[in-house]
Amino acid sequence: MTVETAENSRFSSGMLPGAVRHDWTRAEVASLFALPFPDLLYRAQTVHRAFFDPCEVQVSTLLSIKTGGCPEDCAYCPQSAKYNTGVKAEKLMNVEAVLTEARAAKAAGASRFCMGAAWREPKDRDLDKVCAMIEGVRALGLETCVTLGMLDRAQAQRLKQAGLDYYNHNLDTSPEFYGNIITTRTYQDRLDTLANVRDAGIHVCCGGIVGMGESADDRIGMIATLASLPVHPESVPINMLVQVEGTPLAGAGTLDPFDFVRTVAAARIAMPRSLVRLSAGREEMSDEMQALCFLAGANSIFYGPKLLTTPNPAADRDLQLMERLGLRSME
Ligand code: SAM
Ligand code: DTB
Ligand code: SF4
Repeated sequence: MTVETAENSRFSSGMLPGAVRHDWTRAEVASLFALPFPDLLYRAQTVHRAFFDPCEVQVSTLLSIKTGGCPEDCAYCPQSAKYNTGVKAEKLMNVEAVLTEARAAKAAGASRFCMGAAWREPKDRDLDKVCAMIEGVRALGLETCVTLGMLDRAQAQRLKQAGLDYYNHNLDTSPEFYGNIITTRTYQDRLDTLANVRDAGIHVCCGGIVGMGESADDRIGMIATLASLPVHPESVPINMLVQVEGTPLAGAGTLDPFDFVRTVAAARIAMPRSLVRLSAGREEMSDEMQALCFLAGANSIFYGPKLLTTPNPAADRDLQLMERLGLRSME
């Protein structure tokens, strides 16, 4: 068993229900998914409560700073130029317009502001503007996150210098299923970007999507890969596919909601110290399903009526849900 002393030090006095490990095998992750639902949720709750206050949820707001026209072919994505989805391509927003949105997000109660761009990778002149956005958003007292596609080492270091807190770059699925979803960049490209972000000292936000027609083994493979990274991502978004007309995955078979909840629970157990984000797909989920995800260890959400291009629950529906469940916003 690999024990990471710094990560475990807070829990050295008998609170630790399991060490933070980086050697999760697929068989072990498979055995989590195979647990009866009550046993899986009990384990996820036990881990969650040892590492977090189970009534606290981290609240992030998302903004698309550069929409559509992307050269990549990610089969789930409404922003790929290869599919006719009705998303209008727009240029990179100007800094002041982004800061106006960030102020509104802060006033509405978000603690982190995540900016997404539909790029394969950023150009250097784009990074100048993105760095100015990061500096401005930080100055408002918000945590910053960006997702801009692939990054080399120097680009990651520039973002770190601008004060970036988190970089989002998802593995999306298992290494085996990945080629069915994206052909314009490899799984290894993604792992390289994640290493560049980690080495630059930026917190990593990395997860994937459930409901793309993947098998149970693929969901196991995705969690095992994330949990075997040398350091776990500090934030793990678990997205439920938002099916968008015009993308190849529109009409992908329906997902058993309990398999989504199982994936959240497995992420919680395998990456105990990470924030697990109940990410895209909440607009299509019942309040009861979201509550099950929180019980399974999800403790972060995107808040505000829009994700990047698709709808998210209205702020008042989320505030009501948090109130009904006795959940509080994490400072
Ligand atoms: N272009 C950058 C990239 O791909 O890294 C950043 C933005 S991209 C939209 C960020 C992530 O959003 C994707 O990796 C994917 O996990 C998620 N995503 C995109 N479209 C989605 C959809 N229709 N349903 C669920 N998640 C989606
Ligand atoms: C993540 O894992 N999910 C977010 C964020 N990271 C950038 C994006 C979800 C996008 C859903 C489809 C859309 O709104 O375009
Ligand atoms: Fe482009 Fe990102 Fe969408 Fe892929 S997920 S098509 S890289 S915007």
